[in-house]
Amino acid sequence: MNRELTVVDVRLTPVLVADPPLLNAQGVHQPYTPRLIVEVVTAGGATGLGETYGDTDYLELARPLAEHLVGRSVTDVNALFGLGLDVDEDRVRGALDAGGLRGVRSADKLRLSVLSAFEVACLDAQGRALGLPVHALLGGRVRDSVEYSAYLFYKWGAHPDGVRGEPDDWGAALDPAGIVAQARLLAERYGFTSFKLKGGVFPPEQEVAAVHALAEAFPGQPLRLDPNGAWSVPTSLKVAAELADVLEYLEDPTLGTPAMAEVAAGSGVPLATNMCVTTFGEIREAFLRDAVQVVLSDHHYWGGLRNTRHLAAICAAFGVGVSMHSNTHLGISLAAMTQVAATVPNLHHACDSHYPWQSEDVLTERIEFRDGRVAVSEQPGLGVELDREELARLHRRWAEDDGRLRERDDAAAMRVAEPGWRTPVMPRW
Ligand code: GKR
Ligand code: MG
Repeated sequence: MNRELTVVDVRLTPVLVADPPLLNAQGVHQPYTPRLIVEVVTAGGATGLGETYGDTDYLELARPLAEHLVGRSVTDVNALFGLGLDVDEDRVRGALDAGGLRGVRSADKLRLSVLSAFEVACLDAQGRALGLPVHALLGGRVRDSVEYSAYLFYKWGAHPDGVRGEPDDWGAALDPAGIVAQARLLAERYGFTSFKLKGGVFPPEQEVAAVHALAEAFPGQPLRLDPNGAWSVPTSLKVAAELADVLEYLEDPTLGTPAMAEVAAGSGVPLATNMCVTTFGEIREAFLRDAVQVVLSDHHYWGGLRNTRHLAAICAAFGVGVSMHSNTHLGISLAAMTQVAATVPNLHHACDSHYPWQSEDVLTERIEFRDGRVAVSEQPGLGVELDREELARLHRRWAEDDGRLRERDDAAAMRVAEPGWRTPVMPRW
């Protein structure tokens, strides 16, 4: 073994990152969201970076994993996945990720979400040590930039009164005109040419009207609508019929593979998912029933960049499209998404990213979108550098929090404004 590649230290830094009041089917984003930054340091002096969810369950798994990693090589990535990581199966079984926005929660998915940050950090460290970009370690890029879509959200102009939070300059967007204005701003600032609206917030007819307004404002440009499973099969079919001419795809209109299969069979609109196919075990039924036409991969819960490529290969074999899902994330994850997306030949849809909504980052330089695309870095590793002062500042915010913001809970954040709010029973409409 090359001793230079031996891990001598692993640093875990939980942070709280400012987040605007973005609305979804569960409630609203908290003013700060937890993320975990992983640093893997080698004997040769390379430091690899990774990022994942920062809620307590993830942190608790990351700590023993960090200890296991010391003394191993950063090239020993397969063995990482074999390390015994104890998850209390009973505690996670039946629970839902982020209130259901990422499908069913399982011990395995939790493990993979943590392992992915270590895998990315190991690949980054390898790349830095060898002077190679991460995409080269994955077999090389097939494109030199990756397209992202504008991720539109219904949102309030500010977090509710009395809630500590950072101001944002996006303004409120609560109706079709507000959504079109937000889309124009995102297009102007970042050059996005395709648009996804996060739905499941208002009754479907209002969201249909917003998509029609987008179609009028951006004729011929790809549009998507994602209510996170808030609709019944009949509602999904009705919306699909009304938007058939303007949608690139409809994302998770309804919950579960059988219901998605019914909608897919009854409408001509392709269905995408980051809710009913979120693990390798869920693929078989969904693909055999033709329930989904596009899978939105996410290297965090699919278990890293190499698993993302495995998923893409399976999708290719079944003629199912691939795109990329996102949750609130920082630049380390955007760099990782871009490196792996660059290597996937069958990625033909613009990827999702929340990054434009994050005014804070732990990088010395923010990653830029030009013409809606992120250039694939040729720098060693992920090609990004940590801003230690900013990391320390965002960590202090986490350390000083009384614990309430350390778990993402969009329903709890909603209750601040609407005390009677309960997570809606799905399907809501
Ligand atoms: O950020 O509110 C949000 C989204 O709703 C997110 O949590 C979803 O998981 O973006 C995701 C999606 O596409 O379903
Ligand atoms: Mg989705």
